[in-house]
Amino acid sequence: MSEETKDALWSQPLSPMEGQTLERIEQESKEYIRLMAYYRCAMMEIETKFRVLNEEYSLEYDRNPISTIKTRLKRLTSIREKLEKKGCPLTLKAIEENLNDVAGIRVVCPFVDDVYTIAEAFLKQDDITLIRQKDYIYNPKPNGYRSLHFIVEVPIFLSHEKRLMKAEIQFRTIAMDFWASVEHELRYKKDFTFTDEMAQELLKCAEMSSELDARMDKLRQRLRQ
Ligand code: 0O2
Repeated sequence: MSEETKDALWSQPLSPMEGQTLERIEQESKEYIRLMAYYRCAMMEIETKFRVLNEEYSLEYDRNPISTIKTRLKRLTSIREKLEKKGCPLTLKAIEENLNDVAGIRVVCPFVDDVYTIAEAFLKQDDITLIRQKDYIYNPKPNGYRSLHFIVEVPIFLSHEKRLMKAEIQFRTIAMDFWASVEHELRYKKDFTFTDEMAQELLKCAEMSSELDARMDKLRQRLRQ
């Protein structure tokens, strides 16, 4: 496909035509399906890198610094919502240029130390480019949310080209993941808004989970002595 044809296709609005739903686009638009396949490849590349690191640590230190790795591809409805919020059109070009989290990888570790060890080892790899970092562990969000976020660019190698794809990686401990998953579940209940008292209660739970991480770290240090 020539660059001009590709550019024209990539800039075409993905808005549903008459009688066509977003689900139809998701299932039938060839170029959209192709772009999503590229994002899936990026997730596979990144997931493999973490699996390799986990394997290596397991050989060297007889323990796994990663408990679980989850991946998710953003659905078209969420993509549309996010582009609308940013005032961008729903085109493939706008998706690639404006969204960093179409491919999402979550790495869950037992200890806070593990989060930073794994994140650092990952960034040392010479095909990974860090685009942005947000450390909500060091600086938790006002609601208590904690996690380390990276936006990275990773190459995927196709038969005739190399493409750089963006992905969002969230690193958390098991305790942080528990809090974030439950908070997310509550927040996304339909027709539901937190009262101040509930938000305060959630913040207290986040502080408890932080305390739990700190106590577990201390226990681990005692075991190492
Ligand atoms: P989903 O469905 O989880 O993907 P940006 O992508 O930079 O434009 P933002 O909001 O500045 O958007 O990014 P940020 O703060 O790094 O947060 C991105 C993701 O972190 C969110 O994705 C959530 O997954 C998670 N997150 C951030 N804050 C919270 C929080 O308070 N509670 C929980 N449970 N998760 C949080 P999305 O797009 O919101 O949703």
